[in-house]
Amino acid sequence: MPEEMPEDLPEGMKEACGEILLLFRTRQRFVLTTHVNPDGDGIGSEIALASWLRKRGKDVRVINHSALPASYRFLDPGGTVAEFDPPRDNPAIAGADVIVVLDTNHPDRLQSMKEAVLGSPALKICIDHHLDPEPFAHPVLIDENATSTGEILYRLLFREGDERPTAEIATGLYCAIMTDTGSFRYPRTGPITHTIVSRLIACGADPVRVYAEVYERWSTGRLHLLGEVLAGLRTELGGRLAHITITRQMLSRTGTSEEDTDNFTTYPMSVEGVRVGILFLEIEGGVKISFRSKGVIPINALAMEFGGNGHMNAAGARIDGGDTSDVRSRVLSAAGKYITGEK
Ligand SMILES: [Mn+2]
Repeated sequence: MPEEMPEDLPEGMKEACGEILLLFRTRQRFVLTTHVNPDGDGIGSEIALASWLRKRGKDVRVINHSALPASYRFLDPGGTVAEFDPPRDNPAIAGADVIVVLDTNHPDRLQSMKEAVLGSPALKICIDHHLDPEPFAHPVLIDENATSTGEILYRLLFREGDERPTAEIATGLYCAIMTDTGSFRYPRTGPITHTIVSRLIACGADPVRVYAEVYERWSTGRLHLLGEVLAGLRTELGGRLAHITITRQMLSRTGTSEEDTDNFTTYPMSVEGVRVGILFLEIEGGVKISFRSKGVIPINALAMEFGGNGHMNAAGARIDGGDTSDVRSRVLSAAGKYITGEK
């Protein structure tokens, strides 16, 4: 008898689950992809789904705009995750039966792969947990209340309760959930998350190893970068808003790159009394902004003012052109009303 599944998906999503599982069973050639600068959720979900499909004899290609970040190489000892190479990969994308887009619902975030994916006659499936999806895929499985795409995938693939994840799948999904919950402490981390994680550990995910692989591989340059960034941390509005800025010069001085700034938003958020944390990252031709908030401050509304999107407590935006300090003043003055308006 299948055991009880408290983590079963909401009623409204069961139809999409059925459609997706049917396609997984009946189609043969799959391409999996995720967003630019993929995180542990994107990569972990790709690895888990690729492994699950291959176990069923499917042809699976995993192709991303970005190269596989060093922190997630441990998930992929077989080298299955490829960086998009148009002459090599366009035929696979055009000839796929199904393209599964994981952890984003905006084709723009596929960057260089967008055109090939949208132009392919393949069916497109989107499995994700972000708000405001663009209608480019069908069927879609989007649960914005889920902590991560990894959690949704677990609930999709193992909802029947009659199959256990392999160690490889469990490790991919564990990494996805661990990274997207900030190691099980962000909002939306609940009993269901821990139920799933408990099963993943029972099936071979190793929490000590996954944490060490993802978070304990800092270069000295990255630590020096963090030191410089933290020295520039500023607070506003009586300490309720904290922000940090990462310039191109800081990156070049410390021999680091954008990838090394992953999770730096943790630090402004750890200031006592802070309600909103903002990270400004100078990128080629613009500024990338990461927004975080606590409680019922809808920081995605602030992100949207600057063309971005996200969740209530975590959002992002990218501003093309413009001087970083101008962008920063504009964002900081717009941020005030979200904090002062808070109950
Ligand atoms: Mn995610």
